[in-house]
Amino acid sequence: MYIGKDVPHDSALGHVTGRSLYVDDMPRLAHELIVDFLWSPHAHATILSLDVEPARAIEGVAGVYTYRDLRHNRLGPIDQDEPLLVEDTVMFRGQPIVVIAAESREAIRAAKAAIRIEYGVLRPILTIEDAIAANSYLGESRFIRRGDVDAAFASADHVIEGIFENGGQDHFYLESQAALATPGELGALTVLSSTQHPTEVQEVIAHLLGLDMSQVVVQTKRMGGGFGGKEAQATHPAVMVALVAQKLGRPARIVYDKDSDMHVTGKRHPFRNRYRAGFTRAGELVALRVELYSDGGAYADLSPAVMARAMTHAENAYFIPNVDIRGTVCRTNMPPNTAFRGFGGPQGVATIENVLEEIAQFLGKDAYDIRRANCYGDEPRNTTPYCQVVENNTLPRLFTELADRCDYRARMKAVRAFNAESKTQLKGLALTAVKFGISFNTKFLNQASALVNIYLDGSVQVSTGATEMGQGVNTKIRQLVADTLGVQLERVQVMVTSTEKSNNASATAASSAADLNGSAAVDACSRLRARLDEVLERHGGNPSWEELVMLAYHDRVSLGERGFYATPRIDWTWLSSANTGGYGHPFLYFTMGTACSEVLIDRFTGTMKVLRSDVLMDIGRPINPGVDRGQLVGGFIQGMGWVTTEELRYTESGELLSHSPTTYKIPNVHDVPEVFNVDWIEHENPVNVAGSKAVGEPPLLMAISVWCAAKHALSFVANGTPARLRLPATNEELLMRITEYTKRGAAVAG
Ligand code: MTE
Ligand code: LUZ
Ligand code: MOS
Repeated sequence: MYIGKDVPHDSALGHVTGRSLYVDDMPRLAHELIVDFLWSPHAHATILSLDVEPARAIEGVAGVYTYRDLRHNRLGPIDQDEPLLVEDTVMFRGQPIVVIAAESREAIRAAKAAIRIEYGVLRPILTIEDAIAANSYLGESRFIRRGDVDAAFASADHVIEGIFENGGQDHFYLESQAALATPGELGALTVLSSTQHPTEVQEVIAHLLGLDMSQVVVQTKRMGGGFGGKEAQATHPAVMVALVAQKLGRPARIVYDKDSDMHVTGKRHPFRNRYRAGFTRAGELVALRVELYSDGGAYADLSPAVMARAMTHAENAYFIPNVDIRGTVCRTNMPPNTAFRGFGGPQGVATIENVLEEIAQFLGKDAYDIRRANCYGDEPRNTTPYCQVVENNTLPRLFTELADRCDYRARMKAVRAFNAESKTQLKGLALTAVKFGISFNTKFLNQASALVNIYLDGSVQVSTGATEMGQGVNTKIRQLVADTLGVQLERVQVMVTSTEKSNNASATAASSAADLNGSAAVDACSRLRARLDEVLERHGGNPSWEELVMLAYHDRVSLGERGFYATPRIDWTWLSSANTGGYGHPFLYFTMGTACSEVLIDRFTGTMKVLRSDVLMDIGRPINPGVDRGQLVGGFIQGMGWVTTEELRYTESGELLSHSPTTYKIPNVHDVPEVFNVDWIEHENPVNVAGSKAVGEPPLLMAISVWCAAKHALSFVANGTPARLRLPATNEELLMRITEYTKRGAAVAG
């Protein structure tokens, strides 16, 4: 049996020896062209005139294309509202206008310089506040409502309110967006794409180039990281190379350089949320009103689905009887913001964790006790605001066990003593929770297929729609296939993801690739195994796997099978009645966790260090504990980046200033907590393949404990009022808050 074992990641050897192949590593093909594009330097402008002729005349330039060269010019994963190439109005800085194909980089550079564009610069909308002032939205507001919030506020002992802002985040995958297109016969195209969503790339290429989907094959061997950034936005580079291959009948490749990638692609959605919370003297929440506003950027992309996830995570791990959640996506002149690990979940969860931290500070109570008291429990304290019952709830256990394990009480006492003593430093400690819904919140996306072929020598190939981006989905599928068939792991190959073998696949996203594709593979393997068992019964004896396969072949029994899986039980609707709003059972189950972090802040520089983090999760029974540990550790550190150092800075005209590793600070090895304990509880998940749970995104949200610890530290200088803090809590942000509170304290004292 391989399930539950630390089988090495199937790319491990390739990664450490540098032999793993990415799009840019594929050997250069005969007659291959380099592709690049000219993008708008303005966030909002009309194109007064465009002259590409001088570029066409440059030696080494093979093709120059505008939107007029496309059959259709609209794409987008939900609403097809985004032009691939600008027609008459630029809507964001970085928006592609002209595609260039050339023999050399020099020719590309010369072509870019030769293109003449006159812009009529317009006033851009660059922030959520500007968008609200201008009534600029993408779609209508949506609601999730339960109970009577106003009555509950009126009878609550206390009410607090405020605005909570959290910033965007760049995906910072190590492999930039990339694609390679090769023309085939009679208009057919094969495209290698660094994408989480080969089917969408196939569909968009077919639509924009006027082909049938059956004429386009998209393949993905692996990505050097995706993190959501290649769920919807890998389409753009892929269509560009497909267009060149179609027009010129030559292979064409594009690989964004890092700076361009950061300039032109969308990021995690920044949010600006208004909250109002009513609670009892004891700290029990009775009412919550949250108005969530996200910056969707210039086009819809995945913003409505991201907002839906933010809304279904705005109560997080806590039972709140009266709730009024409103979600509104703002339309700005920023690159369309998109999926990013957590998919709105982090933005919703951080908002309520902030509220709980403030309630504790307001009441002068320990925040752990407040959280523990409000945590989902038994009936009737187990229904979410959208009416899904929280089943197999391990949250109370996770709270208690982690507090014990990390010695929370004693350390809280020590932190208080330290802060009373130290004139130069501040410490903070926070223990937060996460309840993350697993399933795409778009019902029809929760399906997958798998193709399993057994060959004459007994070796096995499995193909699914899942794409490998480092998260280990291929390794898990390999383990599931080997165990279900009863064959040695070494005999099972997971094949390149291809639309030719797995049609109409969903994106590898929502943490559910192993759940969906693994279940489909098990479905196929169970049927193959049943047929082999019949062969075994007919022939008797004790044949080896290889002999059994041969017996089946000679008996003319099919040795190939296609499996399918559609997630059961889930259902979800946006009721049109504004009184109820989102309603149903959107998630098959929840992945849960708690995390406790302790930080040390220099009072004079704002410099923050994470001294210790303890993470305890319920991730079911892992298919591969080593791979899952990697997800927990990596996700947490990526989340730490979001809540501490990763700050996107723009000029007043919307130019991104932090567009490279020199100005955009992701965590490195020195930022890892000095003490870092990561673990999970024994708890089988009865509703998912092999008793496992999805782990891809949830650990990122565990890092919200670091931000809450910083907020806790600030409370020691905030003189009894809840300390306000932006997210990310950069050193600058911390220093400004400390300075503000210390001054205010001095003024009060004076
Ligand atoms: N892990 C690595 N190493 N690289 C990635 O790009 N993406 C994350 C997560 N873990 C990512 C990762 C995101 S955003 C998702 S949705 C899941 O992996 C997707 O894979 P899964 O469904 O197989 O968990
Ligand atoms: N919903 C979701 C989605 O919960 N997660 C996703 O990644 C996603 N992607 C597309 C559409 N809905
Ligand atoms: Mo992950 S944000 O669902 O690709």
